[in-house]
Amino acid sequence: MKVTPLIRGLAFSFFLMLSCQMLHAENGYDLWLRYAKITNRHLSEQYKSLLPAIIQTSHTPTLDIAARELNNGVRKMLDLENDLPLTVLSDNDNAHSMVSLPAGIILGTADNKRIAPYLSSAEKKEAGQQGYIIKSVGHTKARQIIIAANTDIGVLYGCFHLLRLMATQRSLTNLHIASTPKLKLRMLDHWDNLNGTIERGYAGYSIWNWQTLPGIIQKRYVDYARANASIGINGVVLNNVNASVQSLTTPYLIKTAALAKTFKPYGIKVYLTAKFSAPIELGKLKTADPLDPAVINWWKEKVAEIYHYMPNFGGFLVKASSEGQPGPGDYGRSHADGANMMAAALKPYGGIVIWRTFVYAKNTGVDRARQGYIEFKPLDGKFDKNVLLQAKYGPIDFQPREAFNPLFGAMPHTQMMMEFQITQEYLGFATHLVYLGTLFQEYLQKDTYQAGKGTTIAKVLEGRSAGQMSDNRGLTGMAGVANIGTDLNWCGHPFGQANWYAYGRFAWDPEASADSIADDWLRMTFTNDDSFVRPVKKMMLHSREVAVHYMTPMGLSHMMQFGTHYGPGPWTVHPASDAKDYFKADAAGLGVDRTAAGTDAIKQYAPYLQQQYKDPATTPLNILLWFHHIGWRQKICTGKTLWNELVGQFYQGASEVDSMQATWQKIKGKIDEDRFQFITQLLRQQYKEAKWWRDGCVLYFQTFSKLPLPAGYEVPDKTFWQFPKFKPELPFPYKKES
Ligand code: BDP
Repeated sequence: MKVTPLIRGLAFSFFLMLSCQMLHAENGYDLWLRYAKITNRHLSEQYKSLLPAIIQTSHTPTLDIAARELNNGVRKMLDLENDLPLTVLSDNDNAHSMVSLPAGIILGTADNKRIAPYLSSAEKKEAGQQGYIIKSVGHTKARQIIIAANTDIGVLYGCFHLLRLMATQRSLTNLHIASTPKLKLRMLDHWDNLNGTIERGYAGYSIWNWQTLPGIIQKRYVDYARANASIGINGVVLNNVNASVQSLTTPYLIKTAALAKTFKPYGIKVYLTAKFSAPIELGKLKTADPLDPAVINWWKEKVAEIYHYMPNFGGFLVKASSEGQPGPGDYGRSHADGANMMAAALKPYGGIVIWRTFVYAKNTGVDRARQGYIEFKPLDGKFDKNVLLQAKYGPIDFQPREAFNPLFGAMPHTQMMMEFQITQEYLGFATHLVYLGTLFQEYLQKDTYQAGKGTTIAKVLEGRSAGQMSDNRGLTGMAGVANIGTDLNWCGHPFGQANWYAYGRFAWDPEASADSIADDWLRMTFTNDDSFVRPVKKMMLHSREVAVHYMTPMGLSHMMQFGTHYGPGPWTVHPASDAKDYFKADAAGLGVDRTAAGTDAIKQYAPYLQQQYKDPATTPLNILLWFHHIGWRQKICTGKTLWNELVGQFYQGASEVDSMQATWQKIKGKIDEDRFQFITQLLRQQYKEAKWWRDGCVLYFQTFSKLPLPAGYEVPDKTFWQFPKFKPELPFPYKKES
């Protein structure tokens, strides 16, 4: 056929129409729940034929939400004009057989007579309290997909799974999926202050509007609950671990109760942080000693009040005797004394205590990496059944890379939770693209060897490692410090959403894969176009390593500016502790000697790992300087001297960010222009800052090594003394001096 200008013109406008429809402006508010129109014609036909209607076995708040979410998602993805027909069965219908039901998707709990015949008792058992089964049943004329669970919330989780299959364009024929969370508590911790600021929050202010609560329930609260439920998060701590007692006062409890009620049908319980000195500050007692009867009674009454307003309250998260926070240590009591006292008050209501192990004292001469273990390990087995200990992944803080926290696996008679930080306090705030899925996976897959080979942290958390928990198992969990704020797109950086998402997926399954989670997230958040997903996923999967390269390579730590933790500051001199104490730079070399000749922190690991860590030659390169002080001219496993390797990694990091920019430019036109441009700017800024890190750190370490840059590297145009070691003025609320 001859292509006339008219045909060409028409084709062009049609194409333009199509692409405008596909690439309409997006602000990121919809997160991974965009439910974009399915572009694959074959699949959309299949979905239409398999999902002509929704059948709900009964009305409950959670099942209603599940049906609504399903309808909303299917309608949007299939671009349907009308809602899907919805049938809610009555009790009388309960006796009929499945075949008489119309084709469609059936939501219900396994005890329903319609559903029961299709599930084996093994399946029901496997689904447990929160899991689900998705199954294709029926015959050719009336095909049905059942989403069943033992509880309503399991059904809702199952609906989100089905929607994910559609959004990532998977076939829905012959489904047989069973999924159950491996951890019971999947917590999102907000470090939000009651004045609206967020400690270490980089996406605006707190989403909790305490002024308008309890009267006003913003749509945002509901969308927040939906997003969390879609990834299985079932507990949220609303306030900062550096707690204000005000959150425990009656007016605030009433406000909190309004949120708890909103989140309940989404399977989410509300928790609060509890300041240990509350009996003094609120109760006007003279002491907060956990063994004092008046104190014990004060907490009992406070807890009774909390449950009066919030019958499904989850419990307390406590930061005690840590970074200046009050705690049992103030009265010569142990963490177990403190935690068990609070746990006793919560027990009658089914509440729990999550007690953090993040403790360290300055100027004691004891390596900070050893302190948590020293304080907690002797308390193994001393905590009550409704107490969990929450430990950060590394023994010091949320650094870009640390050795893993030796407490994991070392307390087999204590319920241990993992604490990850989703907000990027030490990883470039919401300015740097750093996918944390790989970080989560790295720590969860770490083998502690505490009960022999294969005692991974994931298994420890799940309570599945040999010899563990015969006496005390019951609660399992994971916590992530949220990166959510009032920014339109919730997380500041559009890729920050991936970290919230990945966190939820790992909390559900600590053995999940960062790769497939990134794949799902990209498809749901941007597009299913493989020519976008492939390169961008590769960039995501490498991005954390890139940040480690330009910030803290080879196991260095705490080189950020003091207080804000933004940008390089290894040169910071401070009355309490110099930055240098964290990585021990001197004329001889770099790194902390944690072998027996040094702080002996390696003693806290299993014998197999002690053997590995005691020798620089067998210590993994990426944590070499965490465990060893290495001479500048000493050759390391790469065949280079330490100095040359170190400089190489800093430069590599910066040039990798440059490559990330190039990757991103190549996908222009494949997603909406708004998010494309925003991320373009962010990557440009990240590149600038990666060079700031690189130049600052290399010039700083050069003042010790006195060695020239290896050949071939662009020499910074300043000397260290001319290098602007400025602290960029960060506006409120990013400021935190500590
Ligand atoms: C540190 C943060 C500080 C937190 C503390 C914690 O800088 O703001 O209060 O962790 O986890 O990394 O309690």
